[in-house]
Amino acid sequence: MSDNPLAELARCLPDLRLLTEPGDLEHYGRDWTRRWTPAPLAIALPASVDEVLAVVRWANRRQVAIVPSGGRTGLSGGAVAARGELVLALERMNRVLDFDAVDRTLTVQAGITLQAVHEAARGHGLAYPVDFAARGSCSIGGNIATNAGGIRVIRYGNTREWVAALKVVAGNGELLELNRALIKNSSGYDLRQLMIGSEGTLGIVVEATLKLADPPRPSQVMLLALPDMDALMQVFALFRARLALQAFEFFTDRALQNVLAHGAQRPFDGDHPYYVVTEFDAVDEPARDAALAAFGHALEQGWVSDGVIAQSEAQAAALWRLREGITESLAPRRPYKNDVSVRVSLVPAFLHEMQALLAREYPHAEVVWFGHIGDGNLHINVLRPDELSEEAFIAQCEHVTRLLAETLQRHGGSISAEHGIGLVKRSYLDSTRSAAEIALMRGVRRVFDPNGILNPGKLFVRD
Ligand code: 2HG
Ligand code: ZN
Repeated sequence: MSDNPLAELARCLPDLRLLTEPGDLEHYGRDWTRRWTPAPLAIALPASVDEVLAVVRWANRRQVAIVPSGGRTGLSGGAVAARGELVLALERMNRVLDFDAVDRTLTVQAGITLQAVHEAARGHGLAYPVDFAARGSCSIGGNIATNAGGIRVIRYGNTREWVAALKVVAGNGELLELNRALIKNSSGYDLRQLMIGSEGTLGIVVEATLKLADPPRPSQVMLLALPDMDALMQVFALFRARLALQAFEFFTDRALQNVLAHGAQRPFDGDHPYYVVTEFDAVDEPARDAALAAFGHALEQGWVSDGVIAQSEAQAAALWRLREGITESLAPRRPYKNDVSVRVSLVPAFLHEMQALLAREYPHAEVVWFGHIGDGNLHINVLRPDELSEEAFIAQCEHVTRLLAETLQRHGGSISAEHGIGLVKRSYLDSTRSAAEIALMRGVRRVFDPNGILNPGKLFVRD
């Protein structure tokens, strides 16, 4: 056995593309968190399942940690390689492998972008309905690793609902074919579902068979301005009862100001505390009238103060940009992020406590919040005040996150709604999962990955 594990890998797999240039190590070693200094051993870019298998078997032999890597758009540090790991980037495995019109499934390699999946589904007259702003860069493997949610969960659910089968290289070097796209399969543990949301700690997804839906029905996009969160929840109840919602997303005035400063167009005169972008089926005149009537009712009740309905696709896109552009507009300031959820029925009670907590604990920081209110999912982005060092700022945010985690625990909520735990939230996992659950999760990890080579340090505080 050679002393140098990387040299051995290159020798065993002469066709495997390996990168070791400093620029590549930096590029592939980080995700959108930008908190850790990338320091991977090297980057492997396999082109086949066989190569992935061989790399995982080599890593087991040589005790080298692997960080599976998709589009690295994650916000929890799940794809960060800062401790000499081998980054296994699946971007070359980005093809559509099969479409089955009878099963209504699309089989893809894990490195394909979400947008390419959308386009392929559309090309067959169908739709892959999971959607969010990072669609052009994120990969389906990464979506599966975090059970990604996004802007259409209210109608279609999370990634979990749309995965019919998975091909996975487990941490122990076995190739697993999970569920084989069966609709009915009552034959024991559903390892496919266990894999979804496991953040690369059990296996590396190499292929996925995705369920496809009917194309979305013709819709309208409306932007609403609202005076307060209580009114917003009233409007949500009203719209959900009267319209067929495809999305119901909210953001604060601070969020809007940041997106406008980033080049978006102001939707109407005047400032309002809160905004909602909602999209709903509008197949015919009666459906469009129902939407206008619901808006009129909300106006009469004083729940909304202003609103616009997009009159063209370009206008709809401009309204969506106000919501979808938030993350990008804040990114240069490297915000500290929370991504929390409670049951929808508990949103009002949780919100009151959360607002009081944030106002008390962050008297000087700019706090931007927004999110998928119809799913009970709120995103909180805290911006560092100039006078605070990065270190002091993170320490303050971690303290507040602990308080937030306690509040969430009282409301039965989760410290990670859709971004995963990764490195960022591993200290708070115990606020959402019991000690017994965490012990079982760690046990499951040991079964799939006995040598602990897959994404060590992610999800759990101790490996
Ligand atoms: C979104 O909903 C994403 O736009 C990102 O989940 C949220 O940047 C964030 O905090
Ligand atoms: Zn989100």
